[in-house]
Amino acid sequence: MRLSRYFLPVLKETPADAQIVSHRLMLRAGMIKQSSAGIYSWLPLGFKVLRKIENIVHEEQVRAGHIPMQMPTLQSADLWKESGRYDAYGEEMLRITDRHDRDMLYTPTAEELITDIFRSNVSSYKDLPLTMYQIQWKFRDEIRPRFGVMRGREFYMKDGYNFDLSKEDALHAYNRHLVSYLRTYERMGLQAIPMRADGGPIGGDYTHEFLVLAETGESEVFYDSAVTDLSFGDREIDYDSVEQCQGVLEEFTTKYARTDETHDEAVFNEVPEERRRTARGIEVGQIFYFGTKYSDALGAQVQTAEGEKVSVHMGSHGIGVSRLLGAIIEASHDDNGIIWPEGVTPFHAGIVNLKQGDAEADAACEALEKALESAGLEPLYDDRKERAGGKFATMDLIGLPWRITVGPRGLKNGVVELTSRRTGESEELAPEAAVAKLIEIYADHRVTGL
Ligand code: P5A
Repeated sequence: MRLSRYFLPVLKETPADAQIVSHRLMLRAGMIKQSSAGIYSWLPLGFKVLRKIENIVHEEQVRAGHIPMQMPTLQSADLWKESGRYDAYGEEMLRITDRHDRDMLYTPTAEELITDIFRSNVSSYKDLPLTMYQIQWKFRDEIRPRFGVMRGREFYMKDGYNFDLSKEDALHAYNRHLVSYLRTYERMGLQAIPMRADGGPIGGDYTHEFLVLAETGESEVFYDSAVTDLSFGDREIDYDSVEQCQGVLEEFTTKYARTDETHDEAVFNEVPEERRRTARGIEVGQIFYFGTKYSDALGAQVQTAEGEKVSVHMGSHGIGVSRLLGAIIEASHDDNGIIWPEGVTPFHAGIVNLKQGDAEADAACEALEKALESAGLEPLYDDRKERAGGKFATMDLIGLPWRITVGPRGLKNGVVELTSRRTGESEELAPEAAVAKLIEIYADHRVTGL
């Protein structure tokens, strides 16, 4: 992509109404524009990162054996009246009336809708287990939308739903989700800690939230500092293995880690004092086991091998896809701007031409652009006739992890400069060597999605 042809409306000024750094940087980097309170347009750069995150989520869900699908954003209120949540959900639900005076709503979550799909199509234990998910826009009329995409009214969520014959099977589905979430967040360069939480309007009392520690987080959390030493890493996991998934759950959830909703001072005090931490966190996901809450209410039953009819055991599992952009930026930035982890960066590398219009420099930049593209990488080539300082500032602000700087002086010696956004370190390399190095760096960070 050539920057001269792209749409990247960066702001020079710090927007006054943005209170936290991720919100400020997303506005300054031209990633989003507010359309009304808690509702945003995703400008090209923001949209690209959103898609990267979405694709990682897809890859990890499919890897865990979960089946992608899509449900509508607008639902009829009927199913919610049947489950009893239409009245219970409260003012966060955006209620709409259509021209026939039918009660509709903009989906805040989809337990009812998927349970209806299930009950219309599945009647035998032979079709279980089943986990389907979607990545879809949601709407919650939050009383205080704030911090940009962190607490939006319209937001993008991965929501998955498991249907199982027994509690035991449903808990395996729960554990499988926990494992897949650990992998998902780590691929985005994040440490998200599972913490015991509260079921809220979704229900159930067995639930974990995934929290990214950050001062600007909206949740108060209490944990044993030993949980921050855990990482899933690149270990292989068999998602069908009950033991393996259970083992990971135990490893990651045995030490004390709870949100304020479930915090228990007496239990917390059993943690050695020097390891007790109180902090703030950003909730980037939550998994629930709620048994037969929805299957009882909506009559989602299957026949067992013995011919008995039983309600299916269910859980639902969410990832805040759009909120993740904010969480990643909160966790990874400096005074000059965003620092994207390789896994989610909108472009793999920036190319800065120090002397636009110089035949040799232009040709070298174009050759680099071609070489990277033919290796399946996406460079952003700043081909504008601007001062070098301005070009560097833009690249730093938008946070591409690698920058190749091309100028007539280096080219005389056959080199370009490859700079890491994270460390600021540069090295001089032949252009082919810079391309080879980027190919190697990104070998572990390929995202294809569905
Ligand atoms: C699980 C999937 C649910 O809705 N039903 C389907 C369950 N869970 S949840 O915890 O309420 O939401 C899942 C994740 O969505 C993100 N999220 C938000 N992101 C941005 N703005 C909001 N207003 C918002 N509300 C929820 C969170 O990351 C949450 O963990």
